[in-house]
Amino acid sequence: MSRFSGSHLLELVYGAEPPTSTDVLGAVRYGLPACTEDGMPCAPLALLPDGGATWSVWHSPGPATVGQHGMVRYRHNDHLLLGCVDVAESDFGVTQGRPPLQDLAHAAYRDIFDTLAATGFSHLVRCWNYLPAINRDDDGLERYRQFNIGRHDAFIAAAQSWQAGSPAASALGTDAGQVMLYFLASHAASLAIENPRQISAYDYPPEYGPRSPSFSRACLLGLPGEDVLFISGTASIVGHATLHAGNVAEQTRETLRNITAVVEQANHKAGAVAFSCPALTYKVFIRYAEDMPTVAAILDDFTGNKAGTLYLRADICRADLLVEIEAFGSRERM
Ligand code: 3EB
Repeated sequence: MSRFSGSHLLELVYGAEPPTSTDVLGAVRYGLPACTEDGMPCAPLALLPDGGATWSVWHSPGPATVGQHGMVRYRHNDHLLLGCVDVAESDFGVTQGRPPLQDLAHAAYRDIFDTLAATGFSHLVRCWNYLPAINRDDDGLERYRQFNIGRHDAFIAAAQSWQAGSPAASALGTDAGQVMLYFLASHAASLAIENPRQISAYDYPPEYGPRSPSFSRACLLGLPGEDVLFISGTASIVGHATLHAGNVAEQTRETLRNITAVVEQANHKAGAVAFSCPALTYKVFIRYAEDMPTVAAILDDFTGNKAGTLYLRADICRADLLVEIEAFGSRERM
């Protein structure tokens, strides 16, 4: 497990215990059953291979200020704001034929953008989106696609770019519970990174839904003295097509080629900064729990058996995707 060194403005540590240190911007609990006893946001996904819970802890020098704006609960220090939204779909009815999840996504992102305006952390850098039954067709449209419509509309309503400059993101399906989103925002704009092997998600053709997803392949954020890199949920997609349907090993290898290409692109854009794949912290989402050993063996090879990777059972936002991998890294600026 990686440890907080205390020498960075932002570090990600996965820990078995809820954080107690004061140098914590905030933490998110990953595990089942969903538990909000400690007041921390909870991502209701099963940990692989054995269940339990892990805290995804964002270390950053404090003190943190706590607040709420609409549906958004947040904590911020001088540099970053970590916010979360936890909302039941039953709070939204069908309005003028729009499914509840579409309105929920719109309202959640409206509150997120309002929070950014109210706090001065005006740049959305990284979003995590967890939705129950993401691949289910409701009212003739897959729920992930319903979510994309509401999110996309909220970006436009708030005059935020849903194309170049949109945040890094991931979107995963849970088995139960509420919709849970969380995000990081900053004062300064980050640099959006795309993957030359992939069509930008915001340019996906309409066969993937009436509104394209609103995210960048990665965001590179400059903080005083260091750069941090958020790599979006990445899957076995080349161009806009899913490759290796039904083959989890090949999907994992293709995903890692995509991550390598994104890291190369980030290094190219950032000039002196050098991120390397083995040095990143990974979170891995696997559709079928029994595929975990196959995925882990390939990832271990890729990172040099790095400890501290988090594996979770989740639905991926295309029915033919079996695995999705995201990453985070920080580097001192030379
Ligand atoms: C993809 O590349 C896979 O809708 O926020 C990855 C990361 C994916 C983020 C999102 C979706 C999202 O299209 C799916």
